[in-house]
Amino acid sequence: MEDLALHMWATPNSRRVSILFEELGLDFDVRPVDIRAGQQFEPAVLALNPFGKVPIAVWQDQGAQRVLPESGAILLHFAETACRFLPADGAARDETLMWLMIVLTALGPHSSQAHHWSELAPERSESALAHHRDLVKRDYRLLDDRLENQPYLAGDYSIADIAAYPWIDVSHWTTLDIKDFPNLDTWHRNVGARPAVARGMALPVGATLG
Ligand SMILES: N[C@@H](CCC(=O)N[C@@H](CS)C(=O)NCC(=O)O)C(=O)O
Repeated sequence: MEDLALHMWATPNSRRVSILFEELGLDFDVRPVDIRAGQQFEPAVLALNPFGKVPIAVWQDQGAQRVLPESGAILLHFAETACRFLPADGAARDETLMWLMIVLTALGPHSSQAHHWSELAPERSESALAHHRDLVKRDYRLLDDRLENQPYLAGDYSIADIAAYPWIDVSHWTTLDIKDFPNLDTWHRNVGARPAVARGMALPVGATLG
């Protein structure tokens, strides 16, 4: 694998991937795509991902270009390729995939919708915000209970933790207080103390969601 590039912005879904690449010690170029400025709809980005969303990983494989959008697909590809952060087989692999799917299909989308109604929507809707905040609360409770007697979501530190971390880091977007979920709060501090996580969360350098 050569010439690895990550098209990303200062967003939780993007930072899942920059964290994994930092954890794996990969040499990669960051290609900033400012989604608040609409750069995800520029032809060069749409040519890589017709959905117009980041993250997108691009690399060379035996002379051919490989392009992979979708944070979950990218995490699975690179964890499997490196044989790290995802058990190879058995119950441990199933369990890791199960928690990864909860994070990909519930925590991320629910938090994103709560953010829409707490900060981004041009009009206020208390019922829409309450609905999405309740969905996130249920996700947080599940994770908090899970973390009561173990340090990570599925056995060892894995891509399930990596996928969850950037969304928990912006818990304030949901208007929930992370301190009300003490096990999740502890997990957040422990995962955030990993140097690779701090490096991944700082990318793209100087980018903000504005
Ligand atoms: N399921 C996708 C979601 C990606 C996604 O929603 N990315 C956001 C940033 S976090 C984006 O590109 N938004 C711009 C847009 O939708 O126009 C993934 O996990 O990669």
